[in-house]
Amino acid sequence: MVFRKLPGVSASGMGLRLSQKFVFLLFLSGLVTLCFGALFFLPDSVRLKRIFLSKTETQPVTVGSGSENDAREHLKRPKEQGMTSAKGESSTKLKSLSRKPSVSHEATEERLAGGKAQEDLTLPRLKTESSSAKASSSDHPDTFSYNKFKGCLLKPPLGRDGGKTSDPTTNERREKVKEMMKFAWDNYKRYAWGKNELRPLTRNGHIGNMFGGLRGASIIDSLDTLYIMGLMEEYNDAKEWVQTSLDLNSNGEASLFEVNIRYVGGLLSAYYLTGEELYKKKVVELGEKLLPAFNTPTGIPRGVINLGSSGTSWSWGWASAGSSILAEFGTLHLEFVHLSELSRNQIYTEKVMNIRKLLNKIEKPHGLYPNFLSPVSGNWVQHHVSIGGLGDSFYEYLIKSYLMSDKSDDDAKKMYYGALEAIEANLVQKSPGGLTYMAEWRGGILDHKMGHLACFSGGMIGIGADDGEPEKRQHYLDLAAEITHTCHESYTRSATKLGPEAFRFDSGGEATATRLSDRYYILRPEVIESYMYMWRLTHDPKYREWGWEAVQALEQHCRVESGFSGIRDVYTMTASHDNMQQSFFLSETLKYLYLLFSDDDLLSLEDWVFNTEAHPLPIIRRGCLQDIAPQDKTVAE
Ligand code: DMJ
Repeated sequence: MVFRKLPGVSASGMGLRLSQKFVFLLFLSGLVTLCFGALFFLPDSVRLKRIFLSKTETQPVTVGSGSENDAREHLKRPKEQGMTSAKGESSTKLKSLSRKPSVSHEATEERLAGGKAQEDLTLPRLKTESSSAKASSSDHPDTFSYNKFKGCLLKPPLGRDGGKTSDPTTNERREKVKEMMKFAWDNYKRYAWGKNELRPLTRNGHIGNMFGGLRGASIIDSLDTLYIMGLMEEYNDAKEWVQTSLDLNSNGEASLFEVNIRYVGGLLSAYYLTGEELYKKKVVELGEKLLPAFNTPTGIPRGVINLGSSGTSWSWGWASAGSSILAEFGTLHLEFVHLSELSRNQIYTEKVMNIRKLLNKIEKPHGLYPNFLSPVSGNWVQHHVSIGGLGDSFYEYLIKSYLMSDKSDDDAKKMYYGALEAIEANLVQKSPGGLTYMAEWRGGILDHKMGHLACFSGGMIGIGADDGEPEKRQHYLDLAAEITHTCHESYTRSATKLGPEAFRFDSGGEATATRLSDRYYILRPEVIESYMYMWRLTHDPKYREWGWEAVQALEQHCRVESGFSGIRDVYTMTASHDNMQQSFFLSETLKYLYLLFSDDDLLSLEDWVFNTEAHPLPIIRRGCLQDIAPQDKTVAE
């Protein structure tokens, strides 16, 4: 034995001296630690691992360094310095659903219009082991009824004649947008099928690291756009890909926000538009994978989540002091409420209501919501406020939560108008040249910059105008129009007639980018989104004209031989393309353009709200969709 050969070893007693026993014990404990540690490297399926490592939860210590804005567009792998949290306990078992043949537009429309061949499209009862789910599901019917939902719509989703207008010029423009969609799609299909985005110059696919190993972002983002445009062959290809190739068993680190707005939003819309059970099954499966992100001391989710069985989550390495981002954790509400609707599981609604409750309670500087919040302490981490990147869609989801609840979610309403008042008092500015813009706020100091992302706010303020205090309604509509006008100016003041990523109102310039790094355009939708809403709200023909200007500019500067690409400098006519056809171009930019040139009853605002990726979600009418929606809850406890 090895110990006998060590100096000082005798054969007395148990054969070992005290020091030898100590060395032996040390060796033994090292061995045990090694064996236990090795368990972590075993595949999740190994029984031993499940026995020893189930239900672990560790407390977070996150330290991050601040960076800004569109980090989410060009993500780096997050630093593993954040929280580890155990995967949620609930597990879902779904009966396998039979594969259905491809559908034609007419077939689906027949179902939506209440045609005779209506099947009862209901999902087999979801079995979940979560205690919260058990408690809540007993109060509600077991299944979601698609037929009941259909009966609640005030208008057929595609309107009369697919939303075709009576004006020939508008129809030609609409057809042009449809052709652009087909061109973008065909090239994606040819060169990048199954990847996340198309690289149109190099004619290959891009995967990136935003979706944690999930693939086909352009497919999921396109489902509803293809469907409403009547591109049914393309839609059926997309559907078949979801059926055969959308693999949710990925094990990578994903942005919770991006997966939610693109994948969850895209699948939800596809389901509500078509009634195909496949989408419901997939979206509920995906929703479950996102739940562990909420396992933090406050319930505020972290930005990055491992979609595998570990369910570990992190804060972005660039986010101040391990904080979570307002626009990320504040942009879950619409999708999560619908996940509860479809799964009959209250847990999703509980998660987002908890976020709402915290935000409602916490003290806000000047009534404003800063962009960084600690998921550990529940306190703001720094006082940077922006209606553009990092803040934007949080505000959007407040008013849309109210509208989606059929105007019964009073807390969302109160928070939205309160926030808008603070924004007006602190951020809204008028330039010497008379342009209204949203500045950014850094601890009381104004940065006279407006991001392209902030241009969605014209549409947002517009759709909220009618529910403000009676004496303020016209004012809100005017404000919405002024902001949309300013964003249009940022387009017309460039050589390409496309707008820069950010424009400023200082150093003598107005609505123009003064920094080289702000001059790019990556096929973003926000300005066109505001044109679409303002058209629907006012029917002022200028919005359709502005949309047409954008179509022409996209065709001239962004269309390349094999798709559409962003450009690096909107101020020069010698195009330098960025070789990326973003999935939101298919989901948002082209959809909003198509809606702009269609009748208002195509995805009527009386029935639908659009999530921040332009995926339409139905308004939840009381007594119509089963009431497990947030309107039954209050945050004012
Ligand atoms: C989209 O993914 C969403 O609109 C998001 O809210 C912000 N940015 C992009 C498009 O610019």
